[in-house]
Amino acid sequence: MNPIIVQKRYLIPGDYMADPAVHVFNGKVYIYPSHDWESGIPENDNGDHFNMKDYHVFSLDDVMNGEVTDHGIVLKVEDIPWSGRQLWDCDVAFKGGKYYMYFPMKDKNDIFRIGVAVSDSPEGPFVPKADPMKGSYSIDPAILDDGGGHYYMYFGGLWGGQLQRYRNNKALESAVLPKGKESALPSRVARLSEDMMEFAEEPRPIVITDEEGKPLEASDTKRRFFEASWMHKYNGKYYYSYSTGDTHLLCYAIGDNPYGPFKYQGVIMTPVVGWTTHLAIVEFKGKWYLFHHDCVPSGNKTWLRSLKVCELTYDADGKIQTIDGGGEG
Ligand code: FUB
Repeated sequence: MNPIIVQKRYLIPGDYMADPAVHVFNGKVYIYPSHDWESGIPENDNGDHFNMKDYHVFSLDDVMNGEVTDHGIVLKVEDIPWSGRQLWDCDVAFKGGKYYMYFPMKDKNDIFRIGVAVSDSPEGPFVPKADPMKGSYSIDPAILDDGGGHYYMYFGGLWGGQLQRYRNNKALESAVLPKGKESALPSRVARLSEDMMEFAEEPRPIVITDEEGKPLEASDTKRRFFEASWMHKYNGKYYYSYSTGDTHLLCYAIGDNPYGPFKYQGVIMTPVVGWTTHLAIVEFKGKWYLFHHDCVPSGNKTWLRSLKVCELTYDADGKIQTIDGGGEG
């Protein structure tokens, strides 16, 4: 299917924001992005140039036209007791009157861990816990509130996201990326504990399969997971979406439960201008939206990304219509 060209909106033209996590709280749309800035660190495969040091929160009432409110800085590196560097893609969940922000950051040994910070308001500020979550690793936490008090965290990212340094939730002596016909490295999912502070179970691999139910292979770089997990539900099905990283696609796969397996379905968005691509999918006032980012405003400086949004549509069978990202494939 040819990608469709749709109207897109830059949400925060005055600053560089990326990696949107988006939720509807108290009847408003809240955006929790990464905050890019020019830190002067040269670009490399470890992603050292993504040297973010704080988070802002934004809200709006009308996605395509409404005014965007900046609630200011809600958490910063120097306030986090275990901090090393690099606040990457976060997410926020609501439970029992509190808002829980989950954020990846490198600790003092330059290892990505996932931390939790708590607020009484979706607008922050968020107060970080003293230590990262036990057994957490890698990047890009995304939370599914599955109802009934069940919350799941999806996480992981290759290359600079360090996922290749782990197998079966244990650190390896040295990183190993699967090759060729080996199964692709999976992202992870874990149910969260009642108090939202820890994993309630050992993280499990997210298996994405082809049409025949075979796990995608490592060499299948246009379909396999790389980073940027997101989960939403549509017509009772679980839509797991992600970026393919070095092939720059936003893809999705569908399953019957939060753990999967998930059958690969197709491309949500073709490449944007920039290296990374990232998404959040949210329903608001009866319409579905795709939040993402690109590097057009910065003149394709890959570490200075700008937040965008457009409408997302499904066909009668629940298939997402592929959107043109505007970059080169
Ligand atoms: O922003 C740093 C990293 O870039 C994110 O964690 C990835 O998902 C990619 O967007």
